[in-house]
Amino acid sequence: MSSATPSQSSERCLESLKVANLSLILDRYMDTYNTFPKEKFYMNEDLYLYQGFWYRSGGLVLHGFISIGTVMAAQETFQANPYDIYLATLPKSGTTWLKALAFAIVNRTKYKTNSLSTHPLLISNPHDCLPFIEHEVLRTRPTYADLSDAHLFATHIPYPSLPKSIIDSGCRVVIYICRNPKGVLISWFHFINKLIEKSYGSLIIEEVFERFCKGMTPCGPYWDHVKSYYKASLEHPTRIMFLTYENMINDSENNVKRLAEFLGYPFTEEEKANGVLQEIVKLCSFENLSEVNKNGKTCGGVPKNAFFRQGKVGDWSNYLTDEMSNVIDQITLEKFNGFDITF
Ligand code: PAP
Repeated sequence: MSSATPSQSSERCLESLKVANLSLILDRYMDTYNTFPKEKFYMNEDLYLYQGFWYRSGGLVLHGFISIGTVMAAQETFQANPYDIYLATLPKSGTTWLKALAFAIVNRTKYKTNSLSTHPLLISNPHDCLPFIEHEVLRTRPTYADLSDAHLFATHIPYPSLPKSIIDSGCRVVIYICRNPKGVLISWFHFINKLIEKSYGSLIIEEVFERFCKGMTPCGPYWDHVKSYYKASLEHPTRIMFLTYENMINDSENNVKRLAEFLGYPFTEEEKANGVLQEIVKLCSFENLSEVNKNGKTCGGVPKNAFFRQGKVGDWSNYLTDEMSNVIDQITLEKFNGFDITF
């Protein structure tokens, strides 16, 4: 009899599906995206400009990421349902945290939050509990059937490029979390340096900063991505919720309460009296999740601990000079002019 836990078995299964499907996805769209404008990225990869946003070419290096091929495939094949819930983010804005929170809120009767051994978030990385439509869903959707019975999905795709069926289905809810651009930049800087192959050396902050300011990060420009969901949240205030990472950090309980209400899973009076909200905040806290995810890799092949660095606001001041900070402030002022987006 196999001694693998259900989580280990499903990880092995997902791993083989991923490798099998990845090249198929890339091959199918290559001829088309090869005609798009492109710029050099890192590690001999290119960034392609598609519908106003930049995407990696999706080579096998850094393979756990969204790529131009997987975005095009999601656009063509993803079928939304009206009862789906989508979590949308620009990478490094709080995706992992939001996935954990939404998963814990929606599934709280199925998995008791205070059970120390059986809750999926105490065994698996949040990315393995809630799939990206442009990543795991494309490759492994059947495997997720049991986990996503609450129809929770994540995406890094900007609003105008979402698969048409999501917009047309009038999906129940989209939750967007955005983060101060300097926080995103520094988080991205550390993430890519952690994942970059040793033979490529490490990237210096000046280089990453320059590309970020030009908008050339996966799914960037940062400012256009944020604005796309902000505008959509103004147009559809009952369906699209716009959160900020900084607000979530400053007042986690209140924001988790709001999040549960918006998702359609409000805490009952009894749950409030029993401290269920606080249990979920604690379960999904940086301290708890970083401890659970110390070792191993996600199904996408990324070291689990790469998603947990500091989980704080303001760390950018340790890396950006005043001059760099001013440049980002200036771009943000211009790009967010007329939008009430504050951090
Ligand atoms: P992804 O888009 O690649 O999934 P994402 O989760 O959006 O990354 O961003 C990672 C950031 O969220 C990290 O920020 P840092 O580099 O500034 O530290 C990570 O530490 C932070 N993070 C992850 N989980 C949590 C959490 N539970 N609470 C607060 N911050 C978190």
